[in-house]
Amino acid sequence: MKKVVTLGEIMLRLSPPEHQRFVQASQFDIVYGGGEANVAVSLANYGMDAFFVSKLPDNPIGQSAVNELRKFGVHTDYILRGGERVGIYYLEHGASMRASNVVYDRARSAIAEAKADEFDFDAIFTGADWFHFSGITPAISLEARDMTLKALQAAKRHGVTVSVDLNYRKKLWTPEEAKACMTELMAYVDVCIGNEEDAEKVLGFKPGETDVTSGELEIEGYKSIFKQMQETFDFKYVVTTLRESHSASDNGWSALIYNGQEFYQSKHYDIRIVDRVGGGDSFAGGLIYGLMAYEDQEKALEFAVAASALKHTIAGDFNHATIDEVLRLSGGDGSGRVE
Ligand code: KDG
Repeated sequence: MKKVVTLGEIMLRLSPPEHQRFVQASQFDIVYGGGEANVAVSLANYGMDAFFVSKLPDNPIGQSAVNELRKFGVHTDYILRGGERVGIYYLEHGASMRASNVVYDRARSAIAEAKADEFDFDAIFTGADWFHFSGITPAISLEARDMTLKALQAAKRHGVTVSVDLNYRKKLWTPEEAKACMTELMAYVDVCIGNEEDAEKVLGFKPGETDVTSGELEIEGYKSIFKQMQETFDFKYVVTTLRESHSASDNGWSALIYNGQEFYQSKHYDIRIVDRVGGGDSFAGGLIYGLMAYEDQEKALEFAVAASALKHTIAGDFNHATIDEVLRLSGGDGSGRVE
């Protein structure tokens, strides 16, 4: 079975029920979520040995987060226990022309305060096939920045394939801070996932001056950015989702991949959104599975975009779509199934 490792923060997500605004709410719906935890859940769903690395307090709230991951088959062996608190994020769901709103309450969480040398990364990456992280983890603290670097160095010592979702979060750091940190980390990355905003804010790439980035020519802008990124960092694949936002509740959804030689744009889906949070993570999970299963960028991308389209119909951060559901939607044959 393939061993996949992700590193990051799992948080308590608290949302007013039934599309209420924060100021109306007298109770919250609880789920758990966090970029890399969401990816681990997707991969466990697809039958992989998915390990989530983090630190959670040794109290019942920390235990609830561990239990939630275990419930969906994620291995929690490398989650350290200790520290003061579980991070929280509050999510007000949007609808129609009203956008959703996120408020973070995650400063001084156990993983943000953890030190790199608390983790035995050589043990963690022994026998591992893939490591995934996102731009969220190094943004949560200086300690987490160092921890991410040490994890990447260990992953490479063990010959592990590395993917990143650039995931720029403006509430966590500035573009200057993101660039200073993430540019160094790209030397360890094989597969880079990021949209136009991520490419610019996190790595400083913009489309060439002659590329139009709105309307039908948006794709030409992406191609220009992808070529620059690939030439600079020698990525094996550069990938993005392509979102046409019609409203907070309706989206067009597809994706683009580049292997340094050829571009491929996926099928297009029109989605009536139930919950968009975790949509990018379900895409990353689907892409990791797809690249391992098929080693073919077209099949991998179709799997990823279908997995992500399905996630938008499921409440909560985690994607609970099965391989068969993804293949039915994408039209894939499942020939390369990995165990
Ligand atoms: O990609 C989804 C994440 O944004 C969500 O799970 C919360 O991890 C989170 C974050 O830091 O925004």
